[in-house]
Amino acid sequence: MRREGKDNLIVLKLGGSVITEKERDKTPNVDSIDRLAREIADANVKRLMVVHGGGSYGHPLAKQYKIKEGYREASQIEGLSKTHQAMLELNRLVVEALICHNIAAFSVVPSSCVVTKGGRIETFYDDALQILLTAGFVPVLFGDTVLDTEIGFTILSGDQLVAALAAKFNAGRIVFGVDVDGLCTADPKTDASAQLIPHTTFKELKKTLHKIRGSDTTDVTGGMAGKILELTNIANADIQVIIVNATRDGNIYKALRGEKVVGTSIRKE
Ligand code: IP8
Repeated sequence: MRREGKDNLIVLKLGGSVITEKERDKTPNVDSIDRLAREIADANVKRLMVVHGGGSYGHPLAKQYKIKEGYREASQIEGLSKTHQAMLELNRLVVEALICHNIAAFSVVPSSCVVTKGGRIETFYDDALQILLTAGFVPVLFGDTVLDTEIGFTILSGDQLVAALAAKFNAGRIVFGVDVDGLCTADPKTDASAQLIPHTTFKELKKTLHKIRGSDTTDVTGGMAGKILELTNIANADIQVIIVNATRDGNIYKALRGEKVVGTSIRKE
């Protein structure tokens, strides 16, 4: 099977806080989803994979049933089904919006191709993804409930998936669309003195990881800190990472096109 060329694959993560109303359970931000689909279509990227987060679809249920912690009691089984189903519903909205904008989006369900061990990806059946990419489709994956050989089941974050996909398919760029302007010196939502870090390296990130806090209490996968932790796992790969505010019109378009955009750019060195 042919591996994709380095410079032309982009892995785009759409944060759950951008595509859903995070304060209202199972509520999509339809305007945002539609605008992002239009920006992705306008950017006309040759090889693209999209991964979206859970937002108010996945996180409240995952938290309620303690899905990330693995099997503890029988009542969690119902929660596993509900959480997975909620993610399928959100995925359908994202895929439909992309198709409306004439993108050959194709849903790929992570729990059907990934098995984890203690929360980390152990097996990844990627044949279908390879074929979809080669045929010119835009695979659309998402943070999901997955089966785990050690703890029974868990939550696979979209961020872990993004890092794994970028490494596996030799991506040239990862674009994270989040609801803040990028990586900051403090949490910009609570600290007015927070300043945007426009450029950094994976090496620098490793040093400052302990200072970056998780985004909020509902997010079971760690918010910005979770993202950075996943990125440090691919620090040796020659991938450019851009974190931009996807709630602002045009940012995802610019980041996909490789144009100048307000955000944080992370490189190997
Ligand atoms: O929002 C988590 O994905 P993330 C997905 O990318 C679930 O961390 C099911 C909570």
